[in-house]
Amino acid sequence: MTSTPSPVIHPAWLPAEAFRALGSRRVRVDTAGDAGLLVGTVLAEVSRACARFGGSVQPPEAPADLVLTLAPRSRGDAARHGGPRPDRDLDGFRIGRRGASTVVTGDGPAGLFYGLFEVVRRGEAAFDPGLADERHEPAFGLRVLDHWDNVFVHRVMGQVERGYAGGSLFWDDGRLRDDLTRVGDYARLLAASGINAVTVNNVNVHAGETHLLTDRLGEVATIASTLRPYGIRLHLSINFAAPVILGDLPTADPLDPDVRRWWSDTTERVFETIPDFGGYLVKADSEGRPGPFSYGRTHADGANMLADALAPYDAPVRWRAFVYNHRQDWRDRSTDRARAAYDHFAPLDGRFRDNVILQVKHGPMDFQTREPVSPVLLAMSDTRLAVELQVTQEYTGQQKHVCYLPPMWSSVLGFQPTGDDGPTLATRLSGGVLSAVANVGDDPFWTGHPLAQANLYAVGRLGWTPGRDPAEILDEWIGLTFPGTPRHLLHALMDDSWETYEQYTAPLGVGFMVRPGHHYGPDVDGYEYTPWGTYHFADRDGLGVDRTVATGTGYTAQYPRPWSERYEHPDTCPDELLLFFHHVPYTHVLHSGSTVIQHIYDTRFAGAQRVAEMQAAWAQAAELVDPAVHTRVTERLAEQRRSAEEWRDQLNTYFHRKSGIPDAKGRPIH
Ligand code: GCW
Repeated sequence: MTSTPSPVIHPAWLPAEAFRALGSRRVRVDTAGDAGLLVGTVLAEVSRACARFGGSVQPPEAPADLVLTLAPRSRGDAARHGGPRPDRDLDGFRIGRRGASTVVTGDGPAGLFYGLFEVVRRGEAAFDPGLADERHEPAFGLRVLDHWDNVFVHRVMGQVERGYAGGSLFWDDGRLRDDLTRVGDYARLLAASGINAVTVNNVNVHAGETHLLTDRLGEVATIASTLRPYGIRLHLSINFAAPVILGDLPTADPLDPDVRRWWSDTTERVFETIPDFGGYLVKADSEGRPGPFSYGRTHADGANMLADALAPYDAPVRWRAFVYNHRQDWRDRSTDRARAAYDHFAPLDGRFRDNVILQVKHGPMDFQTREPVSPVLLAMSDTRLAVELQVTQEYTGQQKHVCYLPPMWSSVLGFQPTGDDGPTLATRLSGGVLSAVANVGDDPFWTGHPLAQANLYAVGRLGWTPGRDPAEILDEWIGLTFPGTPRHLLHALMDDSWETYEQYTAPLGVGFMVRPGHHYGPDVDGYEYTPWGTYHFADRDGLGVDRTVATGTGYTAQYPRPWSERYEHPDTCPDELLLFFHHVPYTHVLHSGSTVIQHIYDTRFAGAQRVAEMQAAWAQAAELVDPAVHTRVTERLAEQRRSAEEWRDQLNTYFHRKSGIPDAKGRPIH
C-alpha cells in the first residue's frame, strides 16, 4: 500500500515567488493566433503569474516589458500539428533585448515554452537593459526520466522499485490513480527543468504491467494527456515476451513473421490511441527478464523487430545494455561482470536500425558511488547510444543521505574518450538521448529528502547544457527553491556531498559492500560469495579487483587508448578507481602519499565527521528555512549521521581485522 499524500505539496523549484519578476510586468504572448496546446500553456502560465503579482497580459501590438513570440518559420506549424504533437526539434529559443523589452523567440511552441521558464529562472535579471542576446537549444533531443514504477505493488520491490519517496505518482495498488493533479504538477516541474519525456512503468515489466500495451492502454493515454500540455511525451517499458504473456502467440521469437506482425499491429493501435507516443524501453535477457536469447537470436534481432514496428511513426526503441550473468559462480575468477555489456554488445555495432538507441548505464557495473565510464559508451561508433544515469539514490544513500549527484554525472558527460585534449562524451552523444531513472514519488517533498530535488532538477539542466558547472546548477536550484534563504547554507550541505558519501562508504572505486537486497547500509562481505558478480576480494594481504590484461580479467582492454593503458597500471590509474582496476596490498602507496589502509581509515573518519558538521550547521539554520523543510532535513541528517558512523566503524573494523595494521593516528577502531 502507498502512503497517503500530505495535502501540502512542496512547490519544488516553482514556488509562486519564482514568477514575481515576470508576473509584475506587462507581458505579451505574440503568436499570431496560434492556438496550439503549448502556446495555451504559456498563456496560462503568464496569466496566472500576472494575476498574482499585478502585471498584465497585453493585447497584440500593445507595449510590453516581455514579449514571447514564435520565430516566423514555425508560425502555423503548431496549428498544423493541431493540439497534441509538440515538435521536439523546435525546442530552442532566443532571448535578448529589443528596445525597452525582453524578447523571447521560440523556434517552435516548445521553444517558446522553454524560453518562458528561462525568464522565470533569471527573475529580475531577465529584464536587465544590458541583457545579452543568447540562443539556447538542448544538447540532447530526448531528455527522458524512466520511472521504475510498478502498477501492481510488487511483493519485494513495492510500488516503486528502488523508490525512496513514497508511492507512485501514476499507479496505486494495481490501478491508475483517480486524481492525476500531481502528475500535471510534476510535468510542469519537469518542463521547467528541461525534461521532455517520461517512461511511466518499470523496466521490469511483470505480467500485470504487460497489459499496459494493449487492454490497459486507455489508462496510459490518460496519463499521456496529463503530461502533454507541458511538452512531455510518454514512453512505455514493454515486456519482450508480451505476445506470449498476453496469450496471443506461442512464441516471442523476433524473426517469426507472426510475432513481427503482432508487434506492428499492437504498435499501430498504440499510435491510434496516443498519436504523440514517445517509444518503447526494453530490458531483455537481464536479471531474469525474457529476451531474444531464449530463441537463439541476438539483441540486434530483438531490438530491430521493435524498431521496425515503431519506424512508421518515427519513434525509437531504447534497448538497455544492462545484460550480465547474475547467476555467476564466485569461485570462477575469470568471469567479470564489468566486462558483460561490452562483450555482449560491441560485436553488434552497426547491426542496429537507425531508430534503435542502445541505452547504457554510465558505468560498467551498476550505479555505484564511483565507477569508471562504461567502455560501451566509448565504442560502438555505428550505433546510436544513450547514457543512463540514476537519479534515484539506490546506492548513494537512498534519499536519506544528502548526495548531490551532478558532479558524478559531469565527470561522465565530460569524460574525454581520446584523452585530455579530445572531445567530451557529451559532445559525442549530443543530438541523442539523455536518460535517467527518476527519484520521485507521492511524498509531499516529491523526493523524500527535500534536497534530493536538486538531482532531479539538474538532470534536466544537463540535458540542455551537459558541460555546465554542477555548482552553478545547484546555485540556480537553490535560488529558485529557497527564495529568502542564504544560499551558502545549502551549498555548505550539498556542494561536496557526493565526495562525503564516498568517503564513508566503499573505498577507492571497489563498490558495493552494501546489504544485499535493499542495498542500504554497510555489509562488507554481503555480496562476496553470491552469484551477482560484485566482489572486492579482500584478504589479509590486500583488496581490489584485478581487471588488468596482464594478470586479471582483461577488462582494461575494453577501453580505447590512452585509457586502456592508464587503467592497466597502478601507477597511472587514478586513486579513486584504484581498487576497481587493481588488487593491491594494504601498504600500496597512493598518489596522495597515503597507503591504501591509512586512506581507508582517514577517509572513513573524515566522512563521518563531515556529516556531524553538516548536522550542526543545519541545526543553526532553523530560523532561515521553511519549517517543514527544516524538520524533514533534520530527521534525515540524523539518520545520515547514524548510518555514516555505522559505515565508518564496520569498514574500519573489518579492514583492521583483515590487515592487522593499526591506524597511524591511533583513533578508536572497535
Ligand atoms: O541496480 C539494479 C537494481 C534493480 C534494477 C536493475 C536495472 C529495475 O537493483 O532494481 O531493476 O538494476 O537497472 O534493471
